[in-house]
Amino acid sequence: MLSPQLFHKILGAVFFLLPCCLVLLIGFLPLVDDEMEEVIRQIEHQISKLEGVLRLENMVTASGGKIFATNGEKADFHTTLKKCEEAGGSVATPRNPGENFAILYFVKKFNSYAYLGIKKSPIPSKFQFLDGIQLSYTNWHSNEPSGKGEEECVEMYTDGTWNDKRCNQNRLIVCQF
Ligand code: MMA
Ligand code: CA
Repeated sequence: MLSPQLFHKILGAVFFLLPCCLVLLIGFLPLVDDEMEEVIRQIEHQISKLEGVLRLENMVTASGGKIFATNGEKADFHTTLKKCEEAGGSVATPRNPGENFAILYFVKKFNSYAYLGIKKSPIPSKFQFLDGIQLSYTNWHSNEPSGKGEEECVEMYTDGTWNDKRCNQNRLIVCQF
């Protein structure tokens, strides 16, 4: 058992050392912070180099902060969603002309239409993003959408325009990251 005297000594030492430790810790925090910032800077640099290689090889296209890519395979809409998610992304969803153009690159390269991340809305003859948000940009082909709700998915033609289409067709898998 600890004698009361020893207990008080230990308690005193702890209360004396604790502020010292805290002061030391706080003193070194900026250093740890600097090292962290340096590590983050290096990782960002490595990532931007890798992105440069992928762009040089035309394996990805980019617009704004988004990156688009394909594996060159075709699949129906449901499988496309799954494949893109498995890759850590989602199905290509153009939100502006720049993104539409970046997706179009692959549609032209593989000469194959691609499903987009747009689906029929519960509101008749309207379409929306997969998360339910309404479209703020569209690029429908003339006289589209034409399916009157029967065509629940949307594909991109080789001129970049959109067509509502049944979801069971084989289309180029284009994902966004
Ligand atoms: C197909 C089908 C439709 C599209 C029309 C355009 C005949 O149906 O792809 O989605 O709207 O062609 O002519
Ligand atoms: Ca249509």
